[in-house]
Amino acid sequence: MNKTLERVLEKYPARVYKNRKEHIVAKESQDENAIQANTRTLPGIMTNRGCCYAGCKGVVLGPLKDAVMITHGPIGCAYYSWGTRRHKAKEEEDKKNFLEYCFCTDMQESDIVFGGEKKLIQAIKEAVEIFQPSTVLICSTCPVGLIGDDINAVAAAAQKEYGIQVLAFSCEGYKGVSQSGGHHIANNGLMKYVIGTGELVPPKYSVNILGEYNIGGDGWEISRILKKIGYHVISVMTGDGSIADLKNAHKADLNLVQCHRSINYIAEMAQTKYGTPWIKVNFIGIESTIETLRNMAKYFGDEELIQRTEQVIEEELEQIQESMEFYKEKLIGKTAALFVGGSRAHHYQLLLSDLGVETLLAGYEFAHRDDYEGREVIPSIKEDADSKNIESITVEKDEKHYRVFLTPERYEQLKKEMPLDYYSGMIKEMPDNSIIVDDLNHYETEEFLKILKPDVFFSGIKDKYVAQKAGILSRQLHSYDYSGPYAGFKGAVNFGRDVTMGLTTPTWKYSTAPWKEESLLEGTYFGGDI
Ligand code: CFM
Ligand code: HCA
Repeated sequence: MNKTLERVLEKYPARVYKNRKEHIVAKESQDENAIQANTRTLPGIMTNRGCCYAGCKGVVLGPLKDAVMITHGPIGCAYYSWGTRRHKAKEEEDKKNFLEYCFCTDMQESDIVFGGEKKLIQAIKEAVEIFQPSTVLICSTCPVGLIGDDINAVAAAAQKEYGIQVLAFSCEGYKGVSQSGGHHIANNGLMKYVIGTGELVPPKYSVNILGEYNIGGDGWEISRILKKIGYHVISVMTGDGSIADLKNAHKADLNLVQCHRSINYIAEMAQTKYGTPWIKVNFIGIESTIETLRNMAKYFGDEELIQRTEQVIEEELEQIQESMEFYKEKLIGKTAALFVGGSRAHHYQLLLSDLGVETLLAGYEFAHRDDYEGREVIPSIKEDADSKNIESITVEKDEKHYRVFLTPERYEQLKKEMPLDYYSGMIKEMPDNSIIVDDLNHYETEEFLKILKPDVFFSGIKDKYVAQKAGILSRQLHSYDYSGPYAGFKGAVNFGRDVTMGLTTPTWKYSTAPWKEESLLEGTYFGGDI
């Protein structure tokens, strides 16, 4: 076994060793890259994962600005999933934006004992009377599932009473493995009850962006580029998105999948139901953005669009070249470790490589094996741990809306030329000897940082300060530490600037990494005995 892995794993008791060994690999060759993923966290391990409710309410439904979203549960859950994720949204003329509000039934002990349905009925009434929304979404947290409040029945009754759409999502935090179970519950609901109900007549080159949540304004930068080329973005799922736009998502000519983890099955369902093909895109990184734009133009196969794409690429590059070169000069040769949700740990490696930064370690919190190893492993995944208590829906061809976009021959041809209906996963693109860790925990974070000594650690709020206090720059790839956008051309410059500023700040003079101090190296402060 790779020496670094052995050093980290050897301190574990036998049972933990056996489990974690499957989740941590050092890439050895192009063929051997199997990893264990999407399994429940070992009790007692300090994981960074979030819960099912976070994935449903916080991640997928949260950004939908024209719906009143009521958390049925204690206020802490509602507060945690409100505002912290930085999915930005703009108010549109004559349309409502409820993103600034935190709606919650504020369950108390007595509601847990005697039932919370009455409170939910009252909350919907108040929200409807005060805000007059066209849609109300209800998301339940752990106690609701435990006491058995029937949120579906409450939603159905409210829908009848107020004549608006009221949807219930049973996304209790304990369901599934982590956030990804919640994505599934949210997406299933949107597929069943929202997508496909609109009657838009789509303009030329209409696309949806799936799995783009407009963190720090990423979606705005992506849409800016696409509009400049001549695309029409029907809906974004779900950054700065709306129920109104989602209704027309079935009218697109192509679905673009940015975060495959949170939404790949919706792209598949849209293809089965409406005939809309999908490609994997990546707007993080200059090279990847260019490749994505070229793939899109090739998909449509229109000479004018292809030329316009090249013209926009050239214009955009011209604007950022000088800055990118400046930051690359400062960053070249630096090393990084990345640990983020279910797709960014891969996407950001490409932007880092544009800036000359090498990735030593990367991991996902809750990705599935296909996110690591590529879509081809899906048939060999024996059991999806989410499937125990999370509904998996199937769809059929919608005779009214189904459209054929590509002839079978063209489809097969394009499949050879671009990631049509495919993503290759993170590991294949990483160099040999890179370390890949699933569900990295706090102990492993400390140990790997001590051994690998990356210049920068990209993670989230929970693990940020472990690195920072040890004298390593830490940048948050979830929230961008209140900066952004990082996507597309202009975003790449923001990212280069932020990382350069972080590395060159004089702060580091005042903080010494423990391994640089002999006495601490022997001590217990950093990665002490477990
Ligand atoms: Fe997709 Fe996301 Fe991510 Fe994700 Fe998330 Fe997020 Fe993330 Mo935080 S949907 S998997 S559940 S890209 S909230 S916008 S940053 S962990 S890597
Ligand atoms: C979540 C949301 C989160 C948390 C970020 C973090 C986000 O999982 O509930 O831990 O820093 O992106 O806001 O992933």
